[in-house]
Amino acid sequence: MKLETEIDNIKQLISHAQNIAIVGHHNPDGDCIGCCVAVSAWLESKGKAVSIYADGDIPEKFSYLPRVKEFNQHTEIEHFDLLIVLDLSDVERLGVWKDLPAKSDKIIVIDHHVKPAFKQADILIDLPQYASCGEIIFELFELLKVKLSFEMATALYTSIICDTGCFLFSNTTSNTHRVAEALMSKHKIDIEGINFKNFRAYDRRNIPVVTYVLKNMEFEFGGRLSISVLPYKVVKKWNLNYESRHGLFKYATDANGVIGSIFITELAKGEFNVSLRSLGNIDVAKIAQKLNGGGHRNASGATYKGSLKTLKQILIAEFAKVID
Ligand SMILES: [Mn+2]
Repeated sequence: MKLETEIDNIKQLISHAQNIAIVGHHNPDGDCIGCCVAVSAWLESKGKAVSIYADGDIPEKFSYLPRVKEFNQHTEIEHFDLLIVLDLSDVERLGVWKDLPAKSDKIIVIDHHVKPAFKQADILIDLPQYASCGEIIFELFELLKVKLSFEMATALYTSIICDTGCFLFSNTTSNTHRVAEALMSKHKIDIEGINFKNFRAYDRRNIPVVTYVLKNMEFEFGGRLSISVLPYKVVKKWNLNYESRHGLFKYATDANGVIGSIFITELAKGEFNVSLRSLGNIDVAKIAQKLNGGGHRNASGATYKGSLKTLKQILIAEFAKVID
């Protein structure tokens, strides 16, 4: 549904709510965290009581956003007037916070994934043409004539750069740049510092893992598809969490000639996290859907239980249909 047509309904639900929960997806990323921080700062400025949730650790690099310390603190609250779900397409991705919809009188979902499935939503804004959920939130604030604080602008800029790979991915549009321009020109946000933390800084303790990934990458279809696997023994040996795995993807996706990539992490014996990336028209959201996952056309994910061999066969067969 469009933002403009729902704006009065959103206004009304918010004005009637005092005790509001905000939730993002599990393993929260920069887009999700930025949206939660910006929306929370706005609602608090309106005198609302706000609790923020996202299952999993908040990566250390986002500590420049002061509000990140407030995530997942209010575990005892039994009822909310309103739940605002951000950057989350599927109730499954609520993780440990899956009971929040049942605790809440009303639910607003704002998301940019392909076909969000959130049946309980009173208002569902799904705009997959937007590169980040933060870009939608910026336009929501524009429509509501919200005056952005430094913190809100920093949070929304974080959202935008994290989901566009700092304006490198094909989801980047002229509107993305318009929003970034507005955030940069009106607020003195620390562009260099934020970009460095998100796109340049790496943890040197991760060098052995990077080496492992580079040494073990496989290629199919004459180098057009790359496949990387982090087996459980590697995950365990280096105690890899979501944050330390996150930056490894670039080696799989950015080899010259690669237009599709598969990154498989065995999180427990026989349990796999699958990340898929692509360039151009190759729709990896559709491939992820075959494994009951989802995401965006050029970036998607799924989980899989079974044998690695079968998983690779399924994925290679799916890529064969679109890559050849
Ligand atoms: Mn997002």
